[in-house]
Amino acid sequence: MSLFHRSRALWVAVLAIVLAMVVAACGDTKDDTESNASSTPAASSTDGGAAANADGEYRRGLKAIVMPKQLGNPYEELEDSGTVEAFSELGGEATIEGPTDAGASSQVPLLQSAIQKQPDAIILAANDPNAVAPVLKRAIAGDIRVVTQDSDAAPDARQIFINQATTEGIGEVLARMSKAVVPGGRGEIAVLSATANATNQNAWIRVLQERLKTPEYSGLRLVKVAYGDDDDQKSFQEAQGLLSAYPNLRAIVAPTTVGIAAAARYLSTSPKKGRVAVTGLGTPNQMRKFVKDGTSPVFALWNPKDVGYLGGYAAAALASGIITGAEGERFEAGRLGEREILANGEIVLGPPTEFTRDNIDDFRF
Ligand code: RAM
Repeated sequence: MSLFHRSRALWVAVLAIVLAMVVAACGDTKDDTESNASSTPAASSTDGGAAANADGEYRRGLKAIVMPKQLGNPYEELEDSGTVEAFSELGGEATIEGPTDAGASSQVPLLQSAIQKQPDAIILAANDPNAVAPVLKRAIAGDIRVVTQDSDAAPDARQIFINQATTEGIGEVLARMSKAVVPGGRGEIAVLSATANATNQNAWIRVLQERLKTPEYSGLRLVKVAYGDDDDQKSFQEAQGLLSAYPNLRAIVAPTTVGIAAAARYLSTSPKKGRVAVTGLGTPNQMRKFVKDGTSPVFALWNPKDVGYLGGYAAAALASGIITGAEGERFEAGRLGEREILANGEIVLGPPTEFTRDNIDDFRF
């Protein structure tokens, strides 16, 4: 190498070091402005592949919008209260904004106006994986962190998804409970779901259907998947419709807290009580009396508040640059301890709990 080339290489090296020092100094300055919620959010996996700062601090003053599938659903209210709790613990604020129905595109206009407010993060339970995707992608492009919880959006339209338990695990529990409530594990069952577009219910039903094809569940026959749209009245009527359309039905399996409560309410005063059982996913507070009166011998759920709390911490960790959403990254999620991002930007809360007459009084939510 000539003298000229050697000294040029030296200059390039010196320049690179100086540049690295300047970048590092800028990073420090940004950390010091932690109470300024409108400062540029930390880098994420979607905006240039900047590295996570695992030892970084949560920024104070973060602002988030948390959007349920619909307002007025007790499950979603619990979940969102967890997100609000997480943000206030971190010295920030999460505001709840949501539609009044769980229709596929009901969240789109609300998300459009949420973007105008330039929050640090949007945390959403998606009513439809694709309807919300374009607007969520615009949010991400505008430096807003996007986390889904409870019900996912298309994976390329969010950075992290908080799954309440594994999809396989929930489908498996639904299959197991269906078999347990049908005498001898043999007979007709029907699903009473939420909306036809719901990402979470559709994924769980798919697993349930797969399980029903295995020898272990060969005694069960799924005769119908009905949709109550997570509307109490519609779910009540659908339950009634299932009972009259299928006289040999032995169980209604409702993978939605709205559907299971409505089906149990209908069956509890019906002459078919005792012959047809209700199972699925419900909140202990709504299902307590139906477990005790035998309408629903067993059902399952996780702690919805913890789902929202974890979603809040994940969104805040993204907005603080502690994580970028990449597999293997870890962060401290307050009272839930250290959590890890799995493949596909997913974080799993934990296994569901099954509730029966024996343990229902230990749970108050
Ligand atoms: C309903 C909603 C929610 C689901 C629960 C189990 O409240 O559809 O998305 O997770 O049921």
